[in-house]
Amino acid sequence: MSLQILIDGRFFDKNDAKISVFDHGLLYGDGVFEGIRAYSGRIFKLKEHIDRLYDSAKAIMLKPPVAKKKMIQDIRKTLRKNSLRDAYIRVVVTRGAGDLGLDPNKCPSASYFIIADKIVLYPKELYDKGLSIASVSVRRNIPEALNPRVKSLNYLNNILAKIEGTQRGVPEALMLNAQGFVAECTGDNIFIVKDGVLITPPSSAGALMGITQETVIALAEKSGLRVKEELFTRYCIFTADECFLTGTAAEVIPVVNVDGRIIGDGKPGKITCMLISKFRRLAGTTGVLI
Ligand code: PXG
Repeated sequence: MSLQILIDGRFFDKNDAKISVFDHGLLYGDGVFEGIRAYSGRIFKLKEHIDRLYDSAKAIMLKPPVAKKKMIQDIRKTLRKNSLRDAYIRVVVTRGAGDLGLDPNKCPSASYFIIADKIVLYPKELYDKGLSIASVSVRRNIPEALNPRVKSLNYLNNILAKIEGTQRGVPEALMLNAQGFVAECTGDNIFIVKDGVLITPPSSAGALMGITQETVIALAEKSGLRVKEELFTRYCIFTADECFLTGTAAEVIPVVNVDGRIIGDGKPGKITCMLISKFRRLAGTTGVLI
């Protein structure tokens, strides 16, 4: 059986899973989404992802066609249908089909779909040796335009940064905000460690409030570490003892080189490695049963 995709409550074979060319999610990026992971038969931080999805939708005045409870049931159903225990889950809510104008009021019904597939893991080498990243010229959207807290289907801002990073030969690009403060990477949040204190940009810097970021803050505080959410510049990264990124796909991943500057001693830091192992233990043992 080919992969089964759930669209508006019904399953379709992967090749037949289609949405209208008139869907405003496609025509205008008018919609919201989430990327969620399942580990060993449990869906990690499901409530947090669903809450963020519905908050993103509310912010753009999009009413998801189903309530949170039904969305959760449908996510679990999609995993069971595909016999997946370890998976990447993409949940998308679009404005639905309308006419060839911007007006969302011309889209009578929003649509949703759920894709659950095997997770493609980052190479183990990146976790052992650490990543090199580079800051790019594309700035993160200002919160007064499309607020980066909205996880919308319009990712062009980050895609442009990603393209620039790829051209520079790095797997992830660092994005600054309009004022030149560090915001986040294209699909990950960033942390630095200085003198034993963790520092990560506040969401007001112009970043998505990462669920992995929040999880790591809680794990660090539980281990007795101090965590500060404050603005910082590239200089603070260059002179930090450690640096790492967090995201649903990457989990916690060390960074050892930023814009050609070696971070710390050029190897994944002690606190980073401790948080990686704590995160893996938590992700492997908690979450909503499929
Ligand atoms: N910032 C941005 C801009 C993101 O898109 C994160 C931070 C991390 O957030 P979470 O809640 O996942 O800890 C994201 C993550 C992917 C992928 O396949 C990931 C994201 C979006 C699109 C693709 O790696 N979001």
